[in-house]
Amino acid sequence: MSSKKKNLSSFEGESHTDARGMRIGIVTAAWNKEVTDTLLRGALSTLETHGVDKNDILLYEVPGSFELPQGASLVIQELQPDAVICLGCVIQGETRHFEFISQSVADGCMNLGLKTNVPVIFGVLTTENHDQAIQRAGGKHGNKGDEAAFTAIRMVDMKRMLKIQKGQPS
Ligand code: DLZ
Repeated sequence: MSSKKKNLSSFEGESHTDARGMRIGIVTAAWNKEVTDTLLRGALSTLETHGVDKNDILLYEVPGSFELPQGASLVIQELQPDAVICLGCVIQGETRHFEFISQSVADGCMNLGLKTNVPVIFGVLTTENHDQAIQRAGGKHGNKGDEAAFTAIRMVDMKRMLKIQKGQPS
């Protein structure tokens, strides 16, 4: 689906989820740091707006996006968060590195989430150039960090609801 002209951070009507008590890991790639720092700021702001306590946000950095699934796996293993958000920015270069990194990170996040049942959120920009990345990190196409944080909250909320429903005889 094309995201042309779409602000990826608009979640009107869905923003009332109460995230108090949630413990959320965030693993951020240092590669393309001026972009990933902005994604991180967006994610932090969205988590705090929804009630996540600062002390319940577990922040870690990895060298590049390729290391995000491994970083998330370590956070899950050592800290048992409710969800982990992976933030990165992969920009297409002249070689096929882009394809290998993007696909590996996407697969790694998906597989880790399915294996652990801890939501692992893919907050990674995969763009053709630097300008496209900037537009999706606080520019005219919103901030993918916000979107990733809200996705994490919604997934943890879904787990909470399932637990409540399981405890209630139908
Ligand atoms: C090597 C590399 C390249 C070429 N491009 C990016 C990129 O655009 N975004 C990113 O997050 N990381 C990049 N990396 C680094 C890899 O993710 C990884 O850190 C190294 O290949 C070492 O495993």
